[in-house]
Amino acid sequence: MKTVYSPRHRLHADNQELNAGVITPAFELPARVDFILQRIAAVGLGEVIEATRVDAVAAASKVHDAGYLQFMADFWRLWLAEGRSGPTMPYVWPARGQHDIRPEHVNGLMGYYSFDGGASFVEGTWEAVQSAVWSALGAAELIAGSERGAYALCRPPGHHAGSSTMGGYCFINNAAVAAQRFLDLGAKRVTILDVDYHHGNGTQEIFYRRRDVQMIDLHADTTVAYPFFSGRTDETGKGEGEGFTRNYPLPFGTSWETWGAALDDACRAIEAYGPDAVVVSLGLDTFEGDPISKFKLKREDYPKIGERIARLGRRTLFVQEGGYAVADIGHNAVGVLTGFEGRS
Ligand code: Q9C
Ligand code: ZN
Repeated sequence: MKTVYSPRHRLHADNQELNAGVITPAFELPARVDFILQRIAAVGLGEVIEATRVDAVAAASKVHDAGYLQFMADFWRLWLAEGRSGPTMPYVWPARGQHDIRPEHVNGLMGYYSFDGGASFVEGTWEAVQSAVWSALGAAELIAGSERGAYALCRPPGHHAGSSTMGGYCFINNAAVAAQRFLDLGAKRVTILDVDYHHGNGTQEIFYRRRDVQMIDLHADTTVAYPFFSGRTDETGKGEGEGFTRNYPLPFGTSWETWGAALDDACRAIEAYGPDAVVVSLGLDTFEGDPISKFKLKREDYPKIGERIARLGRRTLFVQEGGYAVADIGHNAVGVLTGFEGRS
């Protein structure tokens, strides 16, 4: 399987996140990509192609709000104009009882366009964010050609990014952009299968009222886990999209027995839908060693994920999302991909 990635992901580094009363260095690190690339080389997964620079904003504007994209493009200039240059963090959000009005000041804009303090900027963030879109589109193009599977090694990740909100390390929803690209290239139906530990709230929101994209998500039960405000089983889509969203909230401590059964059920729903392409939001934070998560998948479980997905018999684009056990992420990510190829 071919991998598409951009070394420009590195421009997004040394940023911070807000968690339960403390601001810490972000868990989402450039080294994640290094470990994955190392493992790709070690197992000879296939060619690694550097993503071509394309118009990321044009592609992203099909699934994101124009004002939101403009805010991210302008952000660093606005921040510098405020006399700031160090790390960024929103601190006020429009919650219930307030109004959906777009402020003018950068501090208000940050809150307006985010849902948490988990997507902070450094100078190179916007360039890195765009480069992740280049990777997603480049890998989608391989699938639209003759490849059965391809891997977009995107960083930063995307599945928490909604139509006009960043958060959870995510800015542009790479998987959503890729799914939309498949539709624009002639696919009638696309499934996004999100196997990241966290609910893909952004992806769900983007496609909630649509039937041309089926969104299926296995994740930690959001009654007790981040991102808390979506991911329940009664969220099934709205209007024309009713029935095309499906959530599998799973308890802390979930291991392969339960997780694999949920995946199997999810795959049956995909078979019933009959998509022309599947986009897998590939998070590896279900791993037992993950520092921020509470599932118990083991290294030997990851190839089984790939094998089950391969049995769908659909063109499949894997898009990198979370996974923070940095030294293990290579084995786990590439384990899924070699499992898909039937060679592990
Ligand atoms: N104590 C992705 O995996 N912090 N984002 C959670 C845990 C945010 C994860 C707090 C986690 C965001 C792409
Ligand atoms: Zn995650």
